Amino acid sequence: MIRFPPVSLIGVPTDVGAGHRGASMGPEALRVAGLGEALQARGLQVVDRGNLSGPFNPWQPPADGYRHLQQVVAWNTALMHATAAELAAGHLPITLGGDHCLAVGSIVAVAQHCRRAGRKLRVLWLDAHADFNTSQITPSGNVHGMPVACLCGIGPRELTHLGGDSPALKPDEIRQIGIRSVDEGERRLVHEFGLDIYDMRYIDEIGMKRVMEEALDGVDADTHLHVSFDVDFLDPGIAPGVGTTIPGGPTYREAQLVMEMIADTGRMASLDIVELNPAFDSQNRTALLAVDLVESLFGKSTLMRG
Ligand SMILES: [Mn+2]
Repeated sequence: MIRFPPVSLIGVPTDVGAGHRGASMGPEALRVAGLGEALQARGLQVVDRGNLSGPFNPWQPPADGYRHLQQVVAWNTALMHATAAELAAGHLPITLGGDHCLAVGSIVAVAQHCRRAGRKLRVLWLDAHADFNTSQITPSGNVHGMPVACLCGIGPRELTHLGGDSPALKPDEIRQIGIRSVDEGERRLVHEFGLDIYDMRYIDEIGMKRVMEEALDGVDADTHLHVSFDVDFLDPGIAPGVGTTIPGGPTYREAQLVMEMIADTGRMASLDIVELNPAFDSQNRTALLAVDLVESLFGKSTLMRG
């Protein structure tokens, strides 16, 4: 059995980066679905740090290409500091989003932690979208479509330099899985940066097992594995509780296999759960599914394998 350090839950109740309201209710929905108890039942030590606080969502149109940039920066700054504190204490931080703009704050903290400790970093980005937009190519200006670009050094300076230096992440440190919605300009940019994308076409063609073997290739005892789990990664048939449903996502079993293969590495050291939107959910079923999948990330196997 894999040994995990103590886990810290960090609630970040905001939807300032999203195009629909409601992801701000995600942290509470995950708690109600029993996330903390499920991890405790697996023998993990779990501390719930409660919710970070930050500015409310002013629901304004974009200014200079970005919506709510000042609010996005405030929430990400708070999350970056909270994540850094947990990592410094030797804990495994779990971000309870909130929308996906928050991955800038969590991953900047993780990247700095790895650099200081001289460890390798591998980010697994489970998502329907590449989240590699810029203000030039996105008309909406919603920052939850931009975090990977910001982490790779393109975007507003307040976010690309959130942790001081830039870029926080090298394109070869990230693998994106489940992608099935990429804007035209974004596609060009993703190719230019040489991002490793395992889109649904590729998953259909070679199967999830081989995809995960490729995405995890090179992960070793010296690697910090960060999982950024956007709930819209999942097929909307099983996970309706997200703001941007894109059909044709991984099935329940494919998603379980992804989580189990990540668990098998024993290297996951930080996690984001984002974009869960209770306003679009029914009976909290998407939150319950997310908890089920996170249990697998922490080593609960649905198979008869000890
Ligand atoms: Mn996303």
